[in-house]
Amino acid sequence: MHRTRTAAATALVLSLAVAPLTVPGPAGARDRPQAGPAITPAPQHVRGLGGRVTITPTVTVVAGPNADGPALEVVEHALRRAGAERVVRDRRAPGGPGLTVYVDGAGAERALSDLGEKGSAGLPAEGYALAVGGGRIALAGADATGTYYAAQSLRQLLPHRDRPGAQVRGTAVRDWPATPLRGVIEGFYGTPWSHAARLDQLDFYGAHKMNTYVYSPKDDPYLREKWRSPYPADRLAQLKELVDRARARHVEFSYALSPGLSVCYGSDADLKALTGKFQALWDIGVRTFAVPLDDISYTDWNCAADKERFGTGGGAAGMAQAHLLNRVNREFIATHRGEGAQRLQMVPTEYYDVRQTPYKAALATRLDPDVLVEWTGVGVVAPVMTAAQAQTARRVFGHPILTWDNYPVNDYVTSRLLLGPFNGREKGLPGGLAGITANPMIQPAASKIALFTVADYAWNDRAYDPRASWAAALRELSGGAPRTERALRAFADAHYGSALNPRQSPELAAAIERFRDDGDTDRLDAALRALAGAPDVLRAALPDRGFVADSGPWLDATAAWGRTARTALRMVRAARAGDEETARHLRQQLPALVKAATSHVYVDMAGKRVPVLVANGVVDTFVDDAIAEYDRTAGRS
Ligand code: LTM
Repeated sequence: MHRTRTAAATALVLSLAVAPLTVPGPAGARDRPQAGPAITPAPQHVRGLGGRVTITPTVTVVAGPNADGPALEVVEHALRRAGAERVVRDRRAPGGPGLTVYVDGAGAERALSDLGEKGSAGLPAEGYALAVGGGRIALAGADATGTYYAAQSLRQLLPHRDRPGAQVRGTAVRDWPATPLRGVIEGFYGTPWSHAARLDQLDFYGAHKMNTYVYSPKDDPYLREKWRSPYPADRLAQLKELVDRARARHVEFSYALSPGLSVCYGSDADLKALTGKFQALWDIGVRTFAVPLDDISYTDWNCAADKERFGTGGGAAGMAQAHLLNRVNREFIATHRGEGAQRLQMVPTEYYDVRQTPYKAALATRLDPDVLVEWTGVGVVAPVMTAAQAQTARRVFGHPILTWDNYPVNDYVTSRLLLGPFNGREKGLPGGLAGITANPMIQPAASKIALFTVADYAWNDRAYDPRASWAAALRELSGGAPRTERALRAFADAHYGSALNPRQSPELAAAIERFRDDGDTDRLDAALRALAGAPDVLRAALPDRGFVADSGPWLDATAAWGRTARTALRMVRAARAGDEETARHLRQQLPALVKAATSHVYVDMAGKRVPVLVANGVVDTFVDDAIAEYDRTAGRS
């Protein structure tokens, strides 16, 4: 872990010198709220059909014989929220003036065709067609997940109203994902997410067309130190609840067991322990399994028998790991294939580069070809990721690549929240991958800003714009209230910087820069007031209460830094205006204010108190500079 944290920290520092592929632009036209409803992730094709469809008091849902149950629930719930008083299911359209919604089956295909739209034929997996027009709505998926995603898009097109009569603009969508697997790997060090937070996350993934959740918290002892031990009944029951929720949201729950701290790769008993634990998870419904072998030593064996059998060095480690994984693949995954087992996933010990090494060569040649290899990019926290790098990884590892993208994970900088968008990932990358999984922050709800943007990129990288996606995430999380949205934006801007977003607090930094140029204190004060006031607004009004709970110390620190910076600004203004007494008075307040602003701590799972950072390098520098200016002009330095 120490080695990892050091590597990640080094990557972060290095990244500050590397220009990202997509540089965040200044707040601009693309950041402005869009008129009308927007579908996120951005669809591949969407066009207006002209005309409008009315939400009538009674809406009939005509479902195909195999229409997806969760999709129907989403559709019916969305219709009620749009003002329908009665939503009834029927086998065919009743005729008459009421709105009919077709979900899959011949009815949906016919309705699409009547509207001049193509049906589900020819769509890639998880794709869908959706049309609103001609007095009806039709949804057709390439498969059940596609239909569920059509329902999610419809949910976003429909308004929220408490009575019938809403008009919905005629729209046609034809959509599919850019890469097969899209989601989140709970793979960080530190306090694992709570059960309630995981359930909430699964809802969020389904709503954002993410289909993968990898359960791999580093500090769940049953996954690493005690990997051989069976789960107590209550833990297993919770896992089952997660698996069931995931299924209901079309999210594949992947169970990742990390035996590398103590496993003997050649041992029959350890193979049995591993597959026995997988079987217990299989029995509660898990169908995807992973064996992460990151952050372990491969120069030290855990048993003498491995040394004797495989030898020493990276090549021997690759051989030993391939031996164990192939046995898991052949003796567990293959034997469960007929009942739905998915491809085995693994994390190699060398997961952070594309250098040709004996270890990677051994994996490439010996590991069963259908095993997915996870890779973090070039660097543990890769500032940029390109299609060419992924192609090289595919060749060097000799296996399909699933990215383990270490963003927005903050276990190596627990003083920070990372609230900027997914950035520096090249367009065209997802198409060459088996998928994209993002490692989130220790704070689950606060991770949603970044995860929203990950979902957006992974679904449609060609249309992806980090700043626009970030703005859309803030809009959604604010629940549509402009004041809350402005507060969330000020807060997220103060926690924006990372290896992927090298410019910290771009909006606040731009406001300070402008003040340096034009000396307009009123305008900068407005920005600082927004910063100082954001925490109170968020505490009062942010719909996601988990976000508020996650961000507690950072909210306190943000308010305190906002107050401190405003005091510093008032001091500068007074000094520049020759009001020495006021300036001196404010100068005297600043040390205590800075002390208070730096006093807020995050307490980690070991009880360590970590002072939290806010707009670091921006707001603190502004205060320092203001003090320096005052002290210099007052002849004190
Ligand atoms: O990235 C991988 C494969 N492993 C670990 C993660 O568990 C950890 O969260 C990140 C960030 O610190 N770094 C790692 O090396």
